[in-house]
Amino acid sequence: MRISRNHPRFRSLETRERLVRAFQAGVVAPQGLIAHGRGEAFDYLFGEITPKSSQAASRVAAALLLSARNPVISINGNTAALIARDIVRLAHSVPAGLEVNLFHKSVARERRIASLLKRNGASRVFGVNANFRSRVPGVASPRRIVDAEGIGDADVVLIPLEDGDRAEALRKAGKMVIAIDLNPMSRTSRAATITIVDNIIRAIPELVRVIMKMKPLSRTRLSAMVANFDNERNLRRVMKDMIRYMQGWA
Ligand code: PTJ
Repeated sequence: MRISRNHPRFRSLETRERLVRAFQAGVVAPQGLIAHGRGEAFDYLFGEITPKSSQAASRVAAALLLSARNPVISINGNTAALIARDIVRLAHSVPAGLEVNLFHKSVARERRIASLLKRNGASRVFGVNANFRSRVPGVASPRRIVDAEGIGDADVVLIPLEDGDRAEALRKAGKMVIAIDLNPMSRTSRAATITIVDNIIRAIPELVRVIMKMKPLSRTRLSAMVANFDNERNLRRVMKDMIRYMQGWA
C-alpha cells in the first residue's frame, strides 16, 4: 500500500510497509512483525523521540566502538529491512564488521540479508560462510552459531533488537555489548554494557553522526567515557524520561 506523505503518522506507517514488503521478500521473519509491534508500543511511551538519556548512551557507544579492537555489528531480519543503508554507513564509519546472525535461522534468509547489505555498499559480510563457524556457549537459540572471524573474534558487539539470552552469553564470553532496544526493561537492555533505548531507525543515523564528530578524540578520552558509564543508572534515567512523558498525558 502507498502511504500519503501528508498522513500524520506517515513515518510509522511507512516503516510498517517496509517491514511487510521485506517479510514478503523473505528478509524478515513472521515473528519480526510481532517484535516490531512491541517496539512501537514502547516508542509511544517516549513520544516517539530520542530521550536525552538515550543520546548520552549513544555517545558512550560511539566511544566504545571507536576504541574497540574488532567491533562487529550483528544483523537480523528487522535490522536489515529497516536500516540497511545506514547500518553499512555505520560499519564504514567506525570501521566495524557486519555479521548476519538470526534467531529464526534460515540459510536462504541469511543469504538474502547478506546480499541486501552488499547492495547497500557492504564489502564483506560475516556469518554466511559455513567454514568459519564457532559457538557462543550458553545460548539456547541458533544465535549461538557465530562466525569465528566476526562475532567469534570481536571484543565489542552491537546487537540491535536482540533476545536477552545471547546478550547475557556474549557478556559471559568476555565481550562488551551495545544493545539497541526500545524496551528498557528487557533482559537484553539489562544485560548489555551500554543500552541505547531508541528506535533503530533513529538510533543508527544518530550513532553515525556522533561517531563522525568523536573520531578526533584521543583513545584515553574515549576509554574514560566508557569507564565512567553506568548502564543500570542510565536505564533508570530512561525510565524516568518515560514516566515524565506519560505524566504529561496524565
Ligand atoms: O530475524 P531474526 O530471525 O533474527 O528475528 C528477529 C527478531 C526481532 C524477531 C528476534 O530477534 C526476536 O524475537 O526479538 P525479541 O526477543 O522479540 O526482541 C526484540 C526487541 O526489540 C524487543 O524488546 C522490542 O521491543 C525491540 N524492538 C522492536 N522493534 C524495534 C525495537 N527496538 C528498537 N527499534 C525497533 N524498531
